[in-house]
Amino acid sequence: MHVFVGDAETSARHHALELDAARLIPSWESPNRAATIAAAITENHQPLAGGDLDDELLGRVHDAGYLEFLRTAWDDWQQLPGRGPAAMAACWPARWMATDRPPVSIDAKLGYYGFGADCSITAGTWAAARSAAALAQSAADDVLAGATVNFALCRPPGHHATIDQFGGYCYLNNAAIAAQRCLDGGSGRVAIVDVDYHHGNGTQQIFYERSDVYYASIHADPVTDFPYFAGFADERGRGDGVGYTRNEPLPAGTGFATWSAALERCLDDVVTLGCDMLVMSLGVDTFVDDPISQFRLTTGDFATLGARLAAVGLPTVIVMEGGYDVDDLGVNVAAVLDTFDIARVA
Ligand code: OKP
Ligand code: ZN
Repeated sequence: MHVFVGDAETSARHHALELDAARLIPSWESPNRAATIAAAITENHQPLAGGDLDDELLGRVHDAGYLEFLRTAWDDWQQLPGRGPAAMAACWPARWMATDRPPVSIDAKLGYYGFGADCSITAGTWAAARSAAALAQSAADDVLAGATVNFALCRPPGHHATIDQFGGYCYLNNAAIAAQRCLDGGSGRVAIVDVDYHHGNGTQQIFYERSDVYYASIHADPVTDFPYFAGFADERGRGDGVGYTRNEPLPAGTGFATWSAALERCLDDVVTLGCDMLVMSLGVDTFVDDPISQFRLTTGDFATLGARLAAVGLPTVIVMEGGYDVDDLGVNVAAVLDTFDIARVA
């Protein structure tokens, strides 16, 4: 396994403000998340840096206007009289409003190109998001070149980022970028299996009408949990994509027995649908002690997950998503990676 770790400074310069239960707080998605994971995984692995992000690849996953917005948002925000410390929306277009009219002011752009107030843009956001995406790209390139499995320590995470909206701590969809890279490099069909506690609405949307990427997610029921408006079991794809999306919403309190049964249904599809590469969106916010989530997986369960993924036997790119119990984050990620390594060698 090769582990791709970005420049720590670049990642650390992104720390957004988050509106949490009507309080503006430093985001749970904090810089020390990457630091603690890096410390844990570089005990056993020599870290590799990412290459330069391919803007053409980025443009195949995200909307050009959205990318231009991300690039310029912080500078635009600086022009705003009375601005606060992070660029954050306060108004989103409602259902009947004129969303076909391109937004001009930074306030309008923030509402148009975003979908949640858990997420804001700071001075380092664009550079950090690009650096994270570059890790996913490089991890995919290296698997295309023959590596069996790689890990990209992406921060900020990506699976909530849609074609043209940021939200849920996500700006660029790292898993989608890895998957698209795999397709461009010769894969016939990529499976993205998303085990983060939250539904990856962005990844689902990007590939929803396509059959070259299968997207499966195991997550907290959107009736009770973010992102609330996607991730229901009856979302199965549209057009060419019918049957290439699977959602496994599970109730708060779910433990590994129920969770792993859902994983088996996803992995059955991966085989049945003839996927030849696997991208895992790895969130460990399913951990029993996660401060913002309600599943009950243990460190031992994460080890079991790693071995199970290895048994799938496909070239695999593991992309970091969520996980907010910083004290156990490194150990939980290492549990997945280390057992994957051992199982794949055996
Ligand atoms: C990102 B990823 C906490 C609100 C949390 C957003 C959750 C984003 C999770 N008060 N809202 O999927 O781990
Ligand atoms: Zn999550």
